[in-house]
Amino acid sequence: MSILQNKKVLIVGVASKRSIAYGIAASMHKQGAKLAFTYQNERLESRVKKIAEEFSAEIIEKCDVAEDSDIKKLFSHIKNKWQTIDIVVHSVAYAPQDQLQGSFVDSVTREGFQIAHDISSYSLAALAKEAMPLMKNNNGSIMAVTYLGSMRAFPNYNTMGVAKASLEATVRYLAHSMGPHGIRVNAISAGPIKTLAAAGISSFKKMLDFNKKASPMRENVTIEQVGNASAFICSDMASGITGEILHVDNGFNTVGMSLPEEETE
Ligand code: NAD
Ligand code: 0WE
Repeated sequence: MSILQNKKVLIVGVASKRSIAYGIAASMHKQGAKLAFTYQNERLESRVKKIAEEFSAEIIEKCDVAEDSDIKKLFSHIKNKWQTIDIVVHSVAYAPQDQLQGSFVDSVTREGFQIAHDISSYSLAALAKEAMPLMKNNNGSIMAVTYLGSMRAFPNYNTMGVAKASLEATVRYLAHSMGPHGIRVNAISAGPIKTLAAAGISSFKKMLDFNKKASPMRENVTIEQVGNASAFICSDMASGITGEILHVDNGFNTVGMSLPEEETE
């Protein structure tokens, strides 16, 4: 059974084969979806084009979500090629490097805070705004990828955590306003995964080890697991679910305390 047969899907946020967006694309492709991809800039163009070919994608466009003109052009291309669209996947986040280290109160700046919120949160609303006319009354679905740092304080995540809280609120307000047009909006809250966005973050290995030890499943999640949950939440199987934050984190967020294996039982 294919749960996304002939659904037309836009994927924003592939940078490499390790990207969470790649896992989402692979799972949705497997479920019968037709894919469109964007790349942030020329530096990523050839890599994303190669990945798009792997999934026989019909549309590949540049889209820097900081640029309204890029977003407008993107949906105008999609309208020309597909007329309508069923699913939009947002898998984008950015804060300047200096925001992701040290104590929050020391590192936060007006500019860093503003950029993080623009690229990581407002961009979801910006994409939803332009997608809306192509999605109306057709069981459309929009999803974003978030992280538990929105609800709990973690070392170094800092301004990004505040931006993720804003992203999750944006999900709820979009769900509220687009629901009457038959469009659902949700987010998947993924556990830590080693992607490009995680490279260069000094405490990341410690995060992976801690999550593995503390989560009920005693494992870190994979982009395949996040991809499969994404395919579900965007499919008609999830038609009763909107405004929801679905955790795909091996249960990490549900735990108060875990004991090492030798002390359990
Ligand atoms: P990634 O580096 O593979 O993907 C991040 C993407 O954001 C890249 O494709 C990059 O090009 C894109 N991007 C950044 N600025 C952009 C801009 N101005 N315009 C267009 N695109 C832009 O890393 P990832 O881990 O797959 O991140 C994807 C999403 O998953 C992000 O929202 C991230 O916060 C979230 N997330 C990641 C983890 C993790 O541990 N890796 C956990 C939970 C949530
Ligand atoms: O959302 C993220 C990371 C997103 C991200 C990554 C970077 C690295 C390069 C946003 N902006 C930038 N800016 C850069 O210059 N995650 C959920 C992964 C992540 O990042 C962390 C984490 C986790 C988990 C940073 C510090 C602590 C934990």
